[in-house]
Amino acid sequence: MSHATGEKYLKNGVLPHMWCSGCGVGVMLGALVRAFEELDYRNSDIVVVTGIGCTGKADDYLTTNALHATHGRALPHATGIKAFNPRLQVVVLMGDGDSVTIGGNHFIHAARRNIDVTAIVVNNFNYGMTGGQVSGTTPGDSLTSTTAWGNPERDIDICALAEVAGANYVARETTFHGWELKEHIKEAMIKRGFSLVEVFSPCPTHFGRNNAMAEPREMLDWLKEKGLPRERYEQLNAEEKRGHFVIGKLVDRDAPDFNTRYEEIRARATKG
Ligand SMILES: Cc1ncc(C[n+]2csc(CCOP(=O)(O)OP(=O)(O)O)c2C)c(N)n1
Ligand code: SF4
Repeated sequence: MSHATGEKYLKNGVLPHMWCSGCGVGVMLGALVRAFEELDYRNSDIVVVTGIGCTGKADDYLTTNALHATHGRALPHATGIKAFNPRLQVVVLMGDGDSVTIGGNHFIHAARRNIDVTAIVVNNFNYGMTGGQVSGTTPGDSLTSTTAWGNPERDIDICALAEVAGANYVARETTFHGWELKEHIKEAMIKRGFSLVEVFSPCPTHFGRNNAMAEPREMLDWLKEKGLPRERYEQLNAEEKRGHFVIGKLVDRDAPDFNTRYEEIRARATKG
């Protein structure tokens, strides 16, 4: 049993954090710093790149290298860092709006390039920081501040998108499953190539309040009940599957990553 606290990756004197009571972003950050400690990474080995939003504020608390980018553009910044210095461990923290709504095109191409970064997406099903607006992952039957009577759009399955775009590693957890979340973050960081860990997460202040789950505990219970390991999910019939989702490791493959292919091509070019 690990007793990692991850404390050495957190700045002194910055707690309590800025997130609302019951928000899942801090749970993700706790799992991330524990993962760093268990992997024995030095602060100077790590670069945490963030986008904009509540999730994007996470780098404020870290003593690692960090880059606070623009909304939807964290992945291109991370791509440049990893391409320039492959020895760095590059982690990208984004909300669902950041990663696959405004940033959807960059997400597809980072996975297609198989750039060796770990993307952690805190999916709270809405734009948290700006007031709970609809995002590309808002489920069709839920309400948001900009779709108060219903959402006519369908939601993106971020894990499926990463898989078809070419990611080497894909996992999904919820903030209820903190231990498993930390383990998947470790696997994702060790895996070479593009890795995604999606974290279904409560935003009680907006998504929860708009969908009859204003109490932090209610949204956590909802995630706990709906998330099922693949074996249990596969036993359900089509009707029972509605509203449930698979948690755990979803993709694990070893296609060559961007830097490996780049070096091969460079060696060929310099020889000839
Ligand atoms: C290009 C651009 N468009 C819009 C905004 C305004 N903005 C800031 S945060 C945010 C929503 C963040 O939502 P999400 O990415 O899901 O992260 P969360 O706050 O839920 O963690 C928006 C629209 C911005 N900063 N930049
Ligand atoms: S608005 Fe939502 S996502 Fe942002 S800190 Fe509050 S609970 Fe978390």
